[in-house]
Amino acid sequence: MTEPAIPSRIVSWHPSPSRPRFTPPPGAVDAHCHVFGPMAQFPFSAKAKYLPEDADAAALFALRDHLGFARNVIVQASCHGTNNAATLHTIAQSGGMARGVAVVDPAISDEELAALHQGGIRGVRFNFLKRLVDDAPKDKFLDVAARLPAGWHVVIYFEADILEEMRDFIAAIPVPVVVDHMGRPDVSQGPEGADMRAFRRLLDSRDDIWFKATCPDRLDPSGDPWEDFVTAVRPLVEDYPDRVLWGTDWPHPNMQDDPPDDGHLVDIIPRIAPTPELQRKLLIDNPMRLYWAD
Ligand code: 0GY
Repeated sequence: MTEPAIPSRIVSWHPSPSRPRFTPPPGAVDAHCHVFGPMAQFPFSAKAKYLPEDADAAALFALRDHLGFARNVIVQASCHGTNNAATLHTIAQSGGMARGVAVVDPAISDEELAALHQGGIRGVRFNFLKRLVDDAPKDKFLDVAARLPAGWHVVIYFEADILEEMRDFIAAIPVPVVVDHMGRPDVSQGPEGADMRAFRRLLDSRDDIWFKATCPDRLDPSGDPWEDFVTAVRPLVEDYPDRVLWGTDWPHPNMQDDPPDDGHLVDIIPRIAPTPELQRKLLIDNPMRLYWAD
């Protein structure tokens, strides 16, 4: 009898990212990245939809230094479910240079939320991608959003095809909202395309909706150097300079077929934020306001 197949662990990041040509300003924040495991210490969720290789705190900090960044915001990845131990461990290892966004069971107690705050968490993530999570109970998410510690925000991940059905839910969230990867627009439509216009309507509906100008590798099938992404996203960064964040998305969950070169990702920054002032807002002022206000 053959043994049941054990799913193999996947590597989704570039083995030797180049050093970027662009030098981030001192104090720059990589505001969207993850850690995986190490599995022996922080096992993955039984509900995980992918089984990644370990990508731990030491590897993240080595990449941070290689790319010329100072700080990280670690976003809890779906493979760890609602157990934020790996994220908290990484924050604890960072000497104050990392903060995080947790994924929580909506039934979490106020005491547990306070403990997450103590551990450096400043937001919760609501993930609506069916390929990553089984359920996304909007009513329960609103309940927990109403109980978040002071200064926290909600990070929300959805794809452009459900933006319209997300509008009422987003309008009801009682704290600032950060949209992962701009809600995954089709950037090949250009800056005036239907997806970008719909996303701008969302941004215009509240002045505390932020977005991450991230993941050209996910959003632009034309590939590196991601011209369509730059063309579509630069006007958004220029028009909403105080509400935009940037991050590597390392270790690039589920990008194992074509892992991006992180150095090239950094080199996209001056193409979407062409002035030093925009770069300072994108990489320092905005993430510091959201994650290091206290
Ligand atoms: C991202 C995007 C993805 C994965 C996750 O939590 C996750 O597993 O966020 C994805 O597969 O699109 O932001 O890393």
